[in-house]
Amino acid sequence: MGNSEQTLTHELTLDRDCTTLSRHVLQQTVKTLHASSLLSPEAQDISAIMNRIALAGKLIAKRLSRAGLMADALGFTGETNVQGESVKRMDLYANEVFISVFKQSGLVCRLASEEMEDPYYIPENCPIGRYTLLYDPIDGSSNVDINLNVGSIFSIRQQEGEDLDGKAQDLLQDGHKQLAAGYILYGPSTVLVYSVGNGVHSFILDPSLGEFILAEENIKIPEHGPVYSVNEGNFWQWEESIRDYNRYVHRHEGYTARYSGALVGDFHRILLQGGVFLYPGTVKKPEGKLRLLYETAPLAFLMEQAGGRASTGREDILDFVPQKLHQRTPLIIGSTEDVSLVESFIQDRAKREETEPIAVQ
Ligand code: P6P
Repeated sequence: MGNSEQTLTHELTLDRDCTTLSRHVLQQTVKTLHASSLLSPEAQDISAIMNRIALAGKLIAKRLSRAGLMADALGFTGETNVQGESVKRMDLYANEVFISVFKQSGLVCRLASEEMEDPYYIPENCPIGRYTLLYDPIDGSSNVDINLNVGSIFSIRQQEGEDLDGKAQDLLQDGHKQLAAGYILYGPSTVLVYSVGNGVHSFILDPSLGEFILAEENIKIPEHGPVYSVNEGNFWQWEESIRDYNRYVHRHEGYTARYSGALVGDFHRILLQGGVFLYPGTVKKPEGKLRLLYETAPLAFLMEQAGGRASTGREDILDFVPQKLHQRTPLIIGSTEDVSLVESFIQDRAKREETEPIAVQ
C-alpha cells in the first residue's frame, strides 16, 4: 500500500474513532430538520437529549457489570408495577437513573416509563423543556439475575398543548409523532442504536473513553432472513393463523428459531441478520404483552428507517393510535418479506373464516 493510501486509511481510521454520539446526532438532526445550521435550537435539543440518554446508559451498564457483586442490586423488590409484573431492583434503579439525568436538564417536561403508572412531571423548581421522554428502563429484566442481555428502549416526542390537566393526553397519538427513537443493548459490549428519521446508526461504548463511538451508519435490514423469534411456549394460546405460520416455518427449510426472552436483544439480531420477531396476542392477552409507546412504537420507527416493517398483524404499528398510556399491541417486526409472510397467514385465515363456518372447538 502506497504512502498516500496509508495516510488516507489512517485519516479514515482517525475520523471513525472521533465520531462520537453527540456530534453524529447533531449532524443527523440538522439533515432531518433541513435546519440551516448545527446551531438550530431543535437540533441542539435533540443532541443534548441523546447525550443524557447515553449518560443513563453508561450508568446502567456500570451497575449491571457490578450488580452480582453488590448487596441488594439484583432480585425482586417485592412490589408489582402498573403492568402487574414483579419489579426487579434493577428496574427501579434504571428508572431512577433516567429521572436523575433529566431532572435538571431543562430539556424535558415529562418522563413516561413502563415502571410508572403516570408520567413523572419535572418539578416546578427545575428547568422545564418541551420534550417528553418515553422509556422502558430495563427491558427483559428476567434476564438480569442470570447475566444475559437486557436493554433500555426510548422514544422522544414534543409536548403538544399545555397538558393543563396533567393527563398527558397529547401522548396518545400515533408513532409518526416520534422525533427520535432507539435502544441501548447491554451485552458483551454496550451498544446504542438510534434514529432521528434519517437512517439507523449504532454506537459502541468504549469504556476506556467513556464515549459511545460510531460503529455502523445507515443500517439496513435484509429483505429476508432465516431467523424467526417467538416464544413457542405460547403456541396453544395463539390464534390459529399464527399457529399456521409456526407450522410453516417448522416444515420448510431455511428457518431457524432464536429467542432470548429480552426484546432488545432479539430485535438487534433481526435488525442485523434479517428475519422476524413476533409477540402475537394470546387468549389471555389479545392485545399482546408489549407496550406501544415505549416498546413497539420506537422499535417500529427504527425498523422502518432500516427498510423493514412493523405490524400488529392487521395494521402498521406506526399508525396505531393508543387509547391509554400503557397501551399494549401485538408485534410482528423485521424483514419486509418475513413480516408480509406472517400477515398472509392472518389474511388467509380471515378469508377462510368468512366463507367457512367456524368449527366448534
Ligand atoms: P415472554 C420482557 O419481559 C419482555 O417485555 C420483552 O423484553 C420480551 O420480548 C418479552 O417480554 C418476553 O415475554 O412471555 O416470552 O417471557
